[in-house]
Amino acid sequence: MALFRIYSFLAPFHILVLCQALRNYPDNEVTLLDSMSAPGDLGWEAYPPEGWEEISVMDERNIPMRTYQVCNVMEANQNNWLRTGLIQREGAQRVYVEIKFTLRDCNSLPGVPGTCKETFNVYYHESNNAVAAPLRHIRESQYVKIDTIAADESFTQTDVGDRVMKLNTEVRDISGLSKRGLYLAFQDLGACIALVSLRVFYKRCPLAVLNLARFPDTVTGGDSALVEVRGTCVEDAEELEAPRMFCSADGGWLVPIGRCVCRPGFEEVDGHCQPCRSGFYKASAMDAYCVKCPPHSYSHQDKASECVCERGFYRAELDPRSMACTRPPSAPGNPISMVNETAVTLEWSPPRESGGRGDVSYSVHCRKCSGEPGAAGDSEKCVPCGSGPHFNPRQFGLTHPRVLVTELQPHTNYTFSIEALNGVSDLSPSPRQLVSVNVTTSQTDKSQMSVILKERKGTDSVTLAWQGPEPSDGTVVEYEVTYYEKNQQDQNYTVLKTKSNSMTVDGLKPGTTYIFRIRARTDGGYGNYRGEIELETSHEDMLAVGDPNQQTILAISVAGGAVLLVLLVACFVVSGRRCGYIKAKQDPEEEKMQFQHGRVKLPETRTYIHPHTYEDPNQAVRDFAKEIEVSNIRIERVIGAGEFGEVCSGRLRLPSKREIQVAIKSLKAGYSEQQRRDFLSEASIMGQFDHPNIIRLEGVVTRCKPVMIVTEYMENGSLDSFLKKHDGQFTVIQLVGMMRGIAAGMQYLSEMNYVHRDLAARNILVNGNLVCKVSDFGLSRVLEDDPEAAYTTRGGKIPIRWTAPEAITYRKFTSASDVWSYGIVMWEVISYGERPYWEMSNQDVIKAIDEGYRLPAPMDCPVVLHQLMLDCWEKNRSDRPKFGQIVNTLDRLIRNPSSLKQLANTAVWEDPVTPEAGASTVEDWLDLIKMGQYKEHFSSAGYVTLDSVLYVSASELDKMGVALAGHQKKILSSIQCLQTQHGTQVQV
Ligand code: ACK
Repeated sequence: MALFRIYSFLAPFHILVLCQALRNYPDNEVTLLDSMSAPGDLGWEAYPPEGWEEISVMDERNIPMRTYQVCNVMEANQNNWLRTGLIQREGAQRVYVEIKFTLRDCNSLPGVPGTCKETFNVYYHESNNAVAAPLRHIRESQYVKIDTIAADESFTQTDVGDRVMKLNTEVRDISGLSKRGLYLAFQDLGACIALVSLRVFYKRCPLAVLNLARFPDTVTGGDSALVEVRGTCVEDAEELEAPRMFCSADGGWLVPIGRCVCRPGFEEVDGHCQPCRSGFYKASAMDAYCVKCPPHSYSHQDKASECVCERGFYRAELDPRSMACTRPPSAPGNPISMVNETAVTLEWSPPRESGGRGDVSYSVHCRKCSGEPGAAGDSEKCVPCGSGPHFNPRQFGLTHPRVLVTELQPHTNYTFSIEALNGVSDLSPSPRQLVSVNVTTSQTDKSQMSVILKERKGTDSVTLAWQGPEPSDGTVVEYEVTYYEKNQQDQNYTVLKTKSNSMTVDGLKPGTTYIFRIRARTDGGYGNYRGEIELETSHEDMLAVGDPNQQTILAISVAGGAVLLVLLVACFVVSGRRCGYIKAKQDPEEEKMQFQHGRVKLPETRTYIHPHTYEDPNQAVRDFAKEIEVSNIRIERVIGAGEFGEVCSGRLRLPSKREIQVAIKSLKAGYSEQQRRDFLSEASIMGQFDHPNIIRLEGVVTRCKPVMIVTEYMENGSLDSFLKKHDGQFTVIQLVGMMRGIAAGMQYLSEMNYVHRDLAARNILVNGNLVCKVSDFGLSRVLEDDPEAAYTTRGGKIPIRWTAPEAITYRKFTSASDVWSYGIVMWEVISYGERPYWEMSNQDVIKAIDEGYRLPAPMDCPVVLHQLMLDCWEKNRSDRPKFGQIVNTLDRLIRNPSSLKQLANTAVWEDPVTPEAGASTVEDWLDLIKMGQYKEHFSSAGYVTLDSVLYVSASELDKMGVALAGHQKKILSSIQCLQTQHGTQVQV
């Protein structure tokens, strides 16, 4: 009996190669057993004794290496078992078994009988016991077969007689493990095998830090499910939205959701939060960076969340922390009085020093004096005037340096002291600075004009009616009604505009006093505000018992020569609802704004403010975009062309001296004022948004040329070209993660009442972590910029393929029409940037949609995703899902990836315009299916006619060098289309 032993082939040279190859394991694999690094004998159990044998060989460091070998090829009926000890699974539900072995092919062994085998079997057995029943009692039924293993390569002999060892590596996985550990068993039925190494490992997603959240080492799931992992914020960061990621079965992290932000006093540097240096601060976690203390304030210590005011300077309670510290104003100047019998008009000039604030107001204190004015000693006695005189518009809190005082006593001396105040006057301990005017009245004058107002009490709305100015004063363009809540300290005021002579103001609080003012804008410009009216809305409970038509009559003094006369004020009941603020609508016909001290204050529930709401668009830019010093920007390279000029990438130096990478859009020379405004409108829109899936505005450069808009840099550029470049390279979960990001950004925009109107993959940017962000917010963009936009019959320019039918037909753009576009973006994502409706003309698209046609599912599209697209393309816009629902649906799919397994169709687009129709050569065909890069591969493999490619298989594609799975799928499914076409032709 010739017994072949093969360990003699394991020469030191070969072992060296083996060791180097074997010991470099990837980061995300945790080894449970590695026979190569066992310190002593492996001690596995073999049965029968003449079967598997443990044989030591030396590796390159002269360290013994264990192998198991068997080679009983000359005898029939072999059944040799080898079993490992218990391999603890350490919590892993899925383990991988990597076997490296050599196997001699039977033909190379002289004289072996036909029973010689070239395979062996591998089994496992789950167990909680470290001691297993002896192998001689082995029952195969207790063991689960993993596979029958054959060699890819077998032993051969070279010409020089030296034997060359071919090492085979096979990896199998076992999932659904639940017991303490498992035994592996190898069954030989008569082959010549050397088991060189056995490694058992599981995969984990290694610790990762993303979006300032730390995700721990995580063992992958048991089957192909994703494991959802909650991240914890890194030190000094706090949660903005619960950070989550998914650990995939192959040990990669997918779909980052949510994020942490550095808490006040800290800023993000390379994935961690670093304290603001002294002299800098960060007031809110939502601010991206530490910024320099505003003027007249300082921070001596690190980590400042606000800066302290210098001595003599103050910050009012509602002042933003970014505002300079301010001080009370100086006294008003040059007071003058114009006495008209028992009335006096007082005027003065604003204080020389406003204290750095825009909220200067005036108070007038009145004293009535007897005796000689200005007399020394006690001969002039002054006492407060009391409630006798009437001040118009009011005595305290005047915003203009002018007041009319009526109902004074005739022939009386009065002293009026005028004081200028601002938001920090009450905080300063210094005495107030006043100017005084002495006046003496004469006869009583009866010519004062009064206007009768009729008022009907309501709870939350007021209707105002008025008469316009004399036609000689110009044609009225619009009226502006301003109102605010009387007893509100910060005097937020709302501006409404209308073209008519009356207006219903609703959304008011019941039982609250409001001040209303009205002015006209004629073609000669704005007139003055006149006739300030104070009105109190009814209490809800009064209304329940009172007569809603009850009218009271009151008299209000109006300065003579008023541009507008308020004639009738009536309050109507609309509802008992309380409104904290009034939402601005994007429709310029009905524009409302909220101001505070002349600066826009965003209400708590944020609402987008359309830049058209501003008379001065530059003010919108100032309100929403930070001015950046051009010296802090370094332009590095041009990355593209925008509507208004080049787009570059570069670096922005932050106030903390740190540099970040940015994208810079510039306005090319020779622009008109209108173009400048349109260009900057993008910044005043973008600056209002703060969401991880909306492109972030860093600031603008407007003080020097070229004018620039600086945004965060998105490493992977726009989504459509990114997808085309990486065709077929992402998992469906990664694609769904991208869609989820876009939907979350759109949900935020829709909640801000912002309608995008041009949502398309080309307007989404992708960063280095595959996070997608919505971009392109310019005002003119839909009309002018987008190359996809085409003129409709009604004159507007619209990106037809992405736009909902009601928006095309009657320009009804809403968040629901954005949802339609979102469905198209989903289709673009799944089809890796394919053009929606391919080469169909715009007219054909409109007609087809009207007739009920919808884009078919792209190749390999899960049924649930296509269904979601179809939901987005419901004809009736109220039947489409809201963005919030879309986000929830996608979250559910990500958590349960098996729901994505069922594909809508695997091969043929039912559309008559399949891309391969019309191709007559292999080159044309590859171009049409956007696989032109493989022309060479096909021609060198001999595929020169279209007929010849009909039977190309996956393995042939492999051989040609078409390695990417996604590309293979695309080509193979197109071949199926060709086969279908071919079949039809044959039948005809
Ligand atoms: O597809 P892209 O590389 O991505 O080419 C266009 C080009 O500029 C013109 O718009 C790229 N781009 C625009 N904004 C950014 C940004 N914030 N980060 C990176 N690339 C950008 C866009």
